[in-house]
Amino acid sequence: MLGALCFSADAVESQWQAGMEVPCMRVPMQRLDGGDSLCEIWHGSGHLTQGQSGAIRYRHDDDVLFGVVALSETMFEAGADKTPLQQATESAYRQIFALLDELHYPYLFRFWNYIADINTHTFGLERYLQFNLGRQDAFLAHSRDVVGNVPAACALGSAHGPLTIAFLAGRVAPLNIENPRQISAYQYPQQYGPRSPTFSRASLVRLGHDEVLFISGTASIVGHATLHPADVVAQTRETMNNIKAVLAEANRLASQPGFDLASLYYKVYVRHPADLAQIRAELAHCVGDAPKAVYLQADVCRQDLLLEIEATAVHSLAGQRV
Ligand code: 3EB
Repeated sequence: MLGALCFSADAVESQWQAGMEVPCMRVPMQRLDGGDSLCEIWHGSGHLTQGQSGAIRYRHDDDVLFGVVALSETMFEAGADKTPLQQATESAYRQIFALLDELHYPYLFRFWNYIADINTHTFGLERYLQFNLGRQDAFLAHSRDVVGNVPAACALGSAHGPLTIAFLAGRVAPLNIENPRQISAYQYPQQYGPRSPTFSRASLVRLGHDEVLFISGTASIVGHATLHPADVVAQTRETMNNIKAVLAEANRLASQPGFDLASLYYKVYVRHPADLAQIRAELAHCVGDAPKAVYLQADVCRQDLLLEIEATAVHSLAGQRV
């Protein structure tokens, strides 16, 4: 095991149990489709090494590094010219980039970002936008691209808990994929905040004999605008149209096409638990009878978005002449 992402309503905020060697992200989010908790496990191969660096816990094999960082905003000054959440975000990302430079895993494949009260305004700015400021400043501080060549990601709101970030990085550059139906998030206009979000719509990574597709959190956005406010079925359909468009791009760029809706593993973040049945039915309608999907309650980064869906697929290239 390289690491795990664990979600449960009663997730303990103290992150690390003594002696636990596998980095495990714990986020307080309620699973909506039965069961108390949900754990996403990432596996490595061959010899695994783990360590801790500042607030980061990580584990890696020769090709891939998984890490987790949780930072409480209370460690940062409220009086500074940057808000505590902005400082915590910048600090977490700077620590991640420094670690990856040091251990020589320079390429980021995927970030998972969880932020308490993501839609609340403090210090005159919505907290998601404070997060975007801190994230982009860290990318710039480490001379990383903030347009074009940026990792896949998701950003969701939890009810409480520290800023929590998990990531996968490696030694082979991923291919970053955009969605022709959407303006790239890193080019969203100013009305969505002083700094654009730094993520791509998907990344495609060659890992040994596998090709892994990470589809970022995807929502009912076309161009840069939210479509179908207050219509959860139409938002679900639009979100799936976006995922279909990203899949078509992935198939165009992959060494072996064949990613399809039925082979994806979906994680569906639902703002209002009462919408679960309608979202589930629409997803089944779009994908075919039995989508591989799990459901969590979360806030989404725009107030008018009712859901966000992320997805992952793994392709075996075994038997291919490469
Ligand atoms: C969107 O398309 C919806 O800030 O890292 C999706 C995935 C979204 C990632 C992020 C935000 C992020 O803008 C929100």
